[in-house]
Amino acid sequence: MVTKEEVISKFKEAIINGNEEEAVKWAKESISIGLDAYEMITKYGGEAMEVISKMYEERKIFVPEVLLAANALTSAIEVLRPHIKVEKTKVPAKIVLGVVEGDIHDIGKNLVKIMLSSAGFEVIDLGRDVPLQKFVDVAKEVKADVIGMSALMSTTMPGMKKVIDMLKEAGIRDKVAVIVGGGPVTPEWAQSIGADARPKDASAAVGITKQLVEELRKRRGESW
Ligand code: B12
Repeated sequence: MVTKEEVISKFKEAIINGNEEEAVKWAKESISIGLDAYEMITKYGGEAMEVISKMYEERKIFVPEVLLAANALTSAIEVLRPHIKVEKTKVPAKIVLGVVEGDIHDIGKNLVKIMLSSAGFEVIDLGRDVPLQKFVDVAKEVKADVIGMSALMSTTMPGMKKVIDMLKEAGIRDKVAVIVGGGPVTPEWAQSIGADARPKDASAAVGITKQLVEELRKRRGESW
């Protein structure tokens, strides 16, 4: 009989080693012994990625190993995903979501998508390395309620500000709420670029989105 601690430790080890098969195996095991699926991804998967990040910074590993670890986590997420518990919202809303131009880190964004769509929101996923103008064009086209942008690098973060400026130029900034997230994105920075919120993680994004959409509906009526 394996303990919860052993399962968690094996799960993290599998991700760090970039062993997809083992990561999937321990993800399945975690469910069968009653561990929380969301926590497995964000807490323990996140901790494994932090170890990877440190090893990468110390030049103990290189991009191919980071990629293997990312793939192992992604496959584990697929197994854990149906077991994530999210409260369904009664607030219908459309969210345009993507990773900003120049950035291909999409695990966090995919997690945000899982949480928002599981909560019942309609998510239009633009993918990663998304040209900035596309956020604005698609938001207009689908009459989005919220734009969600992800950036994992300090070099790609400024793209978020550009999108907000483009929304202003297009005269639609007040029609859509903007949430931002990703490793280097702090609440202070989010505020400084004029975003509406920086939920700390994918789970927090659900409640904040609901709140922003309710405020938005009151403010704009149904004038999209
Ligand atoms: C995995 C990884 C990769 C993988 C990505 C695979 C993939 N499909 O995503 C690969 C190997 C491709 C990669 C490539 C590179 N990477 Co990389 N990578 C990472 C690593 C180790 C983990 C990221 C991750 O997936 N974390 C797990 C997820 C779950 O966490 P998360 O994304 O932060 O998401 C959470 C929150 O932030 C939030 N969130 C995220 N997005 C959003 C959006 C919204 C709207 C909301 C509300 C919330 C939210 O919710 C999530 C949790 O619930 C990070 C290290 C780190 N500490 O982040 C480096 C890191 C981001 N990479 C880095 C670098 C330098 C690179 C490369 C330039 C390396 C190179 N020389 O080629 C390239 C860049 C390629 C590019 N153009 O984007 C640096 C960036 C440094 C910087 N300047 O800021 C980091 C920090 C590593 C380091 N310590 O140096 N990388």
